[in-house]
Amino acid sequence: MQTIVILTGAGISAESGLATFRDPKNNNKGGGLWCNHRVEDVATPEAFERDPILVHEFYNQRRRELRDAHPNAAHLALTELAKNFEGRTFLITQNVDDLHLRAEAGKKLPRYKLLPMHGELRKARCEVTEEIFQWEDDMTTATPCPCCNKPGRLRPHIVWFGEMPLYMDLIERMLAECDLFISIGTSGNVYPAAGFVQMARMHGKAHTVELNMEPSGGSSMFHEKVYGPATQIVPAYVQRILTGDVIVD
Ligand code: BV8
Repeated sequence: MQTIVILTGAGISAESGLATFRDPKNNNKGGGLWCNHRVEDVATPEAFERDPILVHEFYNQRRRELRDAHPNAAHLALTELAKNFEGRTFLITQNVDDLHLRAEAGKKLPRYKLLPMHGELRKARCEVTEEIFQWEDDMTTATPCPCCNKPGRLRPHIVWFGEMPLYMDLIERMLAECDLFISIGTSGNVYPAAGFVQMARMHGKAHTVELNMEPSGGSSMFHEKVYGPATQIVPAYVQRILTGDVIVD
């Protein structure tokens, strides 16, 4: 059975109005800086320990922004691929927004799995029981967790820098098995995601493709590269796969 593995980053959600991390013009909303803090300093367990109010606000603001964001043509093209491709499609996203999830809404996708490897903005986790909850509103140090009903135990269900990403065993297996690896909208700065293209090439026989606005840090590792806005180049590439112009074997 043919297998396609797709990795997405902040660039696929940029045209939905969500800030990327390293885009200089987003300096006030990400772009590597947030309220004059380096993202790596705000998105860590140490930062949460040191200043939980600042870190909660960082995620509250991004959770609020999510209400006005909607899946774009690139998200929708990937669910079309999952629906019509006769093999398996694994969609690994570094993004914590739920735009891939919302793009799937109501579709029957039996050979598809979404793996949000860095967690999810609309989920919270109790630091004592590890229980995970759907979470739409703001969260503060005073918010009681639904399981213990005590404040100060709730954190965003997000993988911070220095924490182990989720689904890594399955991801490593799929990278070794996949026939086609497509990286979309990521600068290739953050590991282990930035190393997935090497893993797909080293362990497997995958044809590797980079779809991005501009060459990423790992662009030399890709067999094929297409540059431009995701809402244009992703639907076009999906079309090429579904019409047999890209052989997945
Ligand atoms: C771990 C959740 C191990 C939080 C995130 C030194 C060297 C190598 C590695 C390290 C190192 N020091 C530390 C590390 C490890 C560290 C790391 O990689 N650091 C980096 C900074 C060097 N990694 C970790 O800590 C990871 N964990 O290693 O654990 C371990 C082992 C044992 C035991 C315990 C642990 C965990 C990393 C996860 C961090 N959490 N997200 C949050 O979101 O707030 S990372 C976060 O940043 C995102 O999830 C994403 O992964 C990353 C942002 O990257 P991109 O998505 O690529 O976004 P970016 O803005 O950079 O790029 C956007 C791209 O889109 C651009 O190329 C742009 O051109 C393009 N684009 C823009 N618009 C469009 C477009 N493309 C198309 N169309 C458009 N319209």
